Amino acid sequence: MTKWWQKAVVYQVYPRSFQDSNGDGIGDLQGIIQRLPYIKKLGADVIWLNPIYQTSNVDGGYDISDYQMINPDFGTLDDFKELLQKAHQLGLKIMLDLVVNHTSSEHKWFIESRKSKDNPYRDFYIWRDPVAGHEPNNWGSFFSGPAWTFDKKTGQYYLHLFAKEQPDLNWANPKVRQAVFDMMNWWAAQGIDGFRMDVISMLSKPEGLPDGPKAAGALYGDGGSLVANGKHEHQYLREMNQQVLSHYNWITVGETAGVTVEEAKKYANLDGSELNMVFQFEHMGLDNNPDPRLGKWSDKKASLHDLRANLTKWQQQLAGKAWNSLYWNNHDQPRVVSRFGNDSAKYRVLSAKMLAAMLHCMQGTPYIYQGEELGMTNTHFSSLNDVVDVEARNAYHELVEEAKIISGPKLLHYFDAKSRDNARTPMQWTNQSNAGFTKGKPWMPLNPNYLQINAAAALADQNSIFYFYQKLIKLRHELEVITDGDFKLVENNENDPEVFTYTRSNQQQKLLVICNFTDLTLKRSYQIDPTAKLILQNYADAAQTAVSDQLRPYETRIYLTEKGTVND
Ligand code: TEU
Ligand code: CA
Repeated sequence: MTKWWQKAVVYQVYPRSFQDSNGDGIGDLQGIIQRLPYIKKLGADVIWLNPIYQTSNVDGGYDISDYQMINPDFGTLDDFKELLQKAHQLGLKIMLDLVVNHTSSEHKWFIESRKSKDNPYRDFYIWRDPVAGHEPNNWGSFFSGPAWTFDKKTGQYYLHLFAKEQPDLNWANPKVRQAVFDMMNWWAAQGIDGFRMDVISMLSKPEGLPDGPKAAGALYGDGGSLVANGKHEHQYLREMNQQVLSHYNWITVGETAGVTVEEAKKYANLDGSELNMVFQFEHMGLDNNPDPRLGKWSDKKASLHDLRANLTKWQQQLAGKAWNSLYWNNHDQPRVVSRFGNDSAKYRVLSAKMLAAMLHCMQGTPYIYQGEELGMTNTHFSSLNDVVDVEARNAYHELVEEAKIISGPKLLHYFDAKSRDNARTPMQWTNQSNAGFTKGKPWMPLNPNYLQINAAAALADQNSIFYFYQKLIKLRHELEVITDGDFKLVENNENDPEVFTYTRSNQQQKLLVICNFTDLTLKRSYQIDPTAKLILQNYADAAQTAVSDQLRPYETRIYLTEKGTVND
């Protein structure tokens, strides 16, 4: 039986960069309220809001100092209630971000915890004695430097997988779990419709916190690989499910860094025992640097071969067992049209549509990140001064200044390709001052291409990327096969270096999706049913029924066959 969230499309809003309503240069809840009709027009069903809570703002709100307070930059709890009510009136649901692997170091639990070894909150976090005057193990933080910070007051180190201002909660402590579940139930009482769960795969830390594997020449060991999918992980999520999730008709998605297909079958099992779906990361790692010390910092292009193999594996292996999400973009990833497409003036629109079609015809729940529907592109960093994000800034200090394994200009060039700031430039609404994002000074510089790429221009052009996404969402709502059809590559496609072609089929319908991943004109011929209808394409004059054997640069076509009208 299909669940509502299996047919839904989610639109992700990064509140700080979406719409400012009061001229302070920072996006806010009233700004989102103003833009609800825009999201409704696109056709999305759910809005996921990145963290809107009180924060020290070291990591874009992922360092929460009070889970039940709204960030005053964004508004008040009353503003949030108004947003929820107005969204619901339009038939839009609201999903919040749950960040409970860690808190801010300014959270009252941590302020208490660090006071003394016998404080009732001491065991809310993970404290260890120094070992031979050093950190308790070799783990590096995801944001550079060691994953441990020494706290003089009590002479111990605390663990933080991310920035030192983000101490990890101790999920082995039942009081921590209860406090989190109570908080979630409080938000449920406010009427929200679900949670996206930040690094939820890393709650259960390995017994004894052993050293992690260390790449040659690296400064730190990799704790992340030991922490992902830990021993008690599924027990914690099952508890959460029993105490919270099972009581509501929510949408839930786990951000499961390090998840494998086998693990995803537990997190997102269709039996509903844990979460609805996962965000898997394998396709986001295909363009990592071959040098493990540099990790994501790279300008490598993923090959179609690797991308297709990965997406196909997830399509086929979760089918009928667990549910996946579908995404190209989020607030941590560079812009997809720059990454897997072609952001030149000539091909930006064509390639953005091709990528949209490729993803949106697969099985899973699609997520659209703000501006993706406009084909917003990566930005440019000419010096470290332009770089806002903590991950990139820390990486620069560690890799360029301390370890000296890469030059500054080279790393800045990699930031152009991969920095999280690429996703966080303000939303481009118009070609007017500050792209209509703010009447004040934007908290982060706009991408100068807002003069050409903006929502007003997209809405005025029937051939825009916006309307292409709108059509894809409509197709998902109308065609059962997109939700439940079997996924198959067409014959021999697994070896095609340039074109990705797959089918989705159920008893009644069959969909054929053709995507030219290159800027070349290619020859391909496919077996097309004579009754197949071309239902979407990105060239105005694509062949109506029989497939011509020519594929133009970034051409995509979607054909639908209604079975029962033919014998097949
Ligand atoms: O990201 C978790 C995560 O796995 C990151 O390491 C992510 O891969 C990285 O940012 C990409 O470069 C989540 C949030 O989405 C991110 O914004 C937060 O900074 C992080 O958790 C800590 O809360
Ligand atoms: Ca504001």
